[in-house]
Amino acid sequence: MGDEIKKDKKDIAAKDLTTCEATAQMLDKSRKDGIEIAPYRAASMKPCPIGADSACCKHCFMGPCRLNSKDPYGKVGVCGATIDTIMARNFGRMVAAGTAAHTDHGMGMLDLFREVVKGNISDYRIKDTEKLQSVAKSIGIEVEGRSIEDIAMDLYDELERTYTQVDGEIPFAKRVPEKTLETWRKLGIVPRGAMREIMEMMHRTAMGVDQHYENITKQASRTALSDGWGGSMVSTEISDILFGTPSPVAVEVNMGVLKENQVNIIIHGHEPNLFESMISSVNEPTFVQAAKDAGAEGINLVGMCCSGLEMMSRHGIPHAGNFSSTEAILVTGAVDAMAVDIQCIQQGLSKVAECYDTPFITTNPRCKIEGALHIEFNEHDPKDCTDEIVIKAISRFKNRSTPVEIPKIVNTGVHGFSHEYINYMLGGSFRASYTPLNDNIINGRIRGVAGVVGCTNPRVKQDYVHVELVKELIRNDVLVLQTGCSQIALAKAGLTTPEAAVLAGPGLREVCETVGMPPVLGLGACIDNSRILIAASAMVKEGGLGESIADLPVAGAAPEFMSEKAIAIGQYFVASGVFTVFGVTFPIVEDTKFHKLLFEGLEQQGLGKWGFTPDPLEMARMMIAHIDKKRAALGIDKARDRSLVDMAARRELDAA
Ligand code: NFS
Ligand code: SF4
Repeated sequence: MGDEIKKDKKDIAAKDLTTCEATAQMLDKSRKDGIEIAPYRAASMKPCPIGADSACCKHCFMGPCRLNSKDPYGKVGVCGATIDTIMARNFGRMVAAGTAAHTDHGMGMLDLFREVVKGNISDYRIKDTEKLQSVAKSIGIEVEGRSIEDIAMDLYDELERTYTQVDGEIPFAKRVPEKTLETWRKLGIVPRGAMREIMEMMHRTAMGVDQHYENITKQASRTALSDGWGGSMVSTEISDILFGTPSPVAVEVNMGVLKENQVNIIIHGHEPNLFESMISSVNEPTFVQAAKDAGAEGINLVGMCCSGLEMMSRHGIPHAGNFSSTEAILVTGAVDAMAVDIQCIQQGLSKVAECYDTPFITTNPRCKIEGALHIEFNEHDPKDCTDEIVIKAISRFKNRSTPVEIPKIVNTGVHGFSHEYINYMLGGSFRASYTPLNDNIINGRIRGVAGVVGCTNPRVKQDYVHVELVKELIRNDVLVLQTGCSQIALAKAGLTTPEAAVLAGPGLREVCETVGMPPVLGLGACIDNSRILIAASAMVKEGGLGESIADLPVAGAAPEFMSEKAIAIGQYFVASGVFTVFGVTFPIVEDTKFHKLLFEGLEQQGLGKWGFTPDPLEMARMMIAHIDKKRAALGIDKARDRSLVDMAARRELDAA
């Protein structure tokens, strides 16, 4: 355990709350300024122990019912619901909520795409026609000799089914490795449309419906898969088509990307369209001039959280920090406007912004916050909103009344490794393929691949678990793929540079140095976890590493998760065949049937399984043990022993 934050809030030093120095500096300042932000609120809010174990139910008003997690089978709810039913229902609803978030976001991107294709929106256009064609082809749409518009309209019609289809399989089921799909079909968990799955999940978890934890878990898998291979994947693919597929770019990360003498605007949220229009607004010559007239050297646009990750990957826009730094950054006094759209926007931001006189602007009809200024973003006229944000920011700069203190820390790293680029990077433009990756796994230079993703959570020391876990993984020759707030944690720790290869084990280091890549590859926002699924499918299709995703020497982790979205992602990785370990806490009572199902039973059904530990080194050990187990099953464990001996022998030779 060790790093769980339990002390009384008065004794807590900022460096015990975060390993991010810039955030620590702002935590200290916030106390001097008398402002309370999330890590301190966390210290004074003891989590409810029954809720933390998911041992309570409020699905009807014969309750709410609380069971005893120390004696889970000692009691049932008023309706007779057992601990397993209650936990499985709660879990299913978390999956439904997370899936709803990703799929609503994805459907928004698809709405935008349709309007662009129909010519009803002119501020955006199809930027990546190559990607449009390859996505269309991947689901069986004819592309030869057809116009971009025709292909795009067919693609829209097809992908709409991801959300609305009442029966049949979602379009991207076609991308799932055959053996994995076969397992899903056998279990009856191939998703229809996300709306249907979410609806059924909510229905089945209502009072008096599905009261068998195994059956509830099946629907949880089906719902989660409608996110990973559905809503999220559509969102990534459509965003790439509209705004460009990322390729590696050097980007600055950390609070030092704020500029004292510039108008600083932060966009924090999840949908790329608001941010894309912001880029165009801040570059308007009239605004640049207005900023200069106000005494600024220019306008500085930076991102936070997930849309920030998309923008850094696609355009090299600087990124100011992850989830646990969003309130802290306002304490700099240097933020002239913070505009948000949806998801992971803490309500506390509104009050902190008010204290520092920063305009805090909501833009999406789905997300209004008391005390925030709402300027609605409309895709048909996007610049109405984004221009207004710039005007507000310039005016705040001109009248800056609070002293400015910006932590002088900037970390430069390389980000933007899409599946397409990994393919190209490894194989070259003429023979783009995953062959070199698979070969290096088979010959043992790379032991396996880990996806390390997800949030930061003020219940644990910010970034600490992410960074220690990833260091341990790469030291053991595990190549790490990253998304979300985790990617920013590692960027701040300097691990997203090719030079970080020196921290890797000899095999991984050799591969990284040959290709010139970092040992930690940033793939983008949480929605882009779909890129990891596509990479995993490509590894299976390439051959030599088994027939299903469950055969691959891979593992996943969300070491500091906090969001229901993370639970949905965890469940779609598990259902896709991946061993997935969560940190912080796990909302379930141990030694129960439902626990056994998630942590063992699903693997026996041919899927992946869950794991849990708050300790980063133990987490690494669990993931590596799983990777080694898969290597042994594939019969490639011997190769690795040889290759490591080779490396050691070679070093001795070099030294001699
Ligand atoms: Ni992901 Fe993005 Fe961060 Fe967690 Fe929130 S920003 S979608 S949920 S906190 S990684
Ligand atoms: Fe209690 Fe059952 Fe109602 Fe849940 S559904 S609150 S367990 S009576």
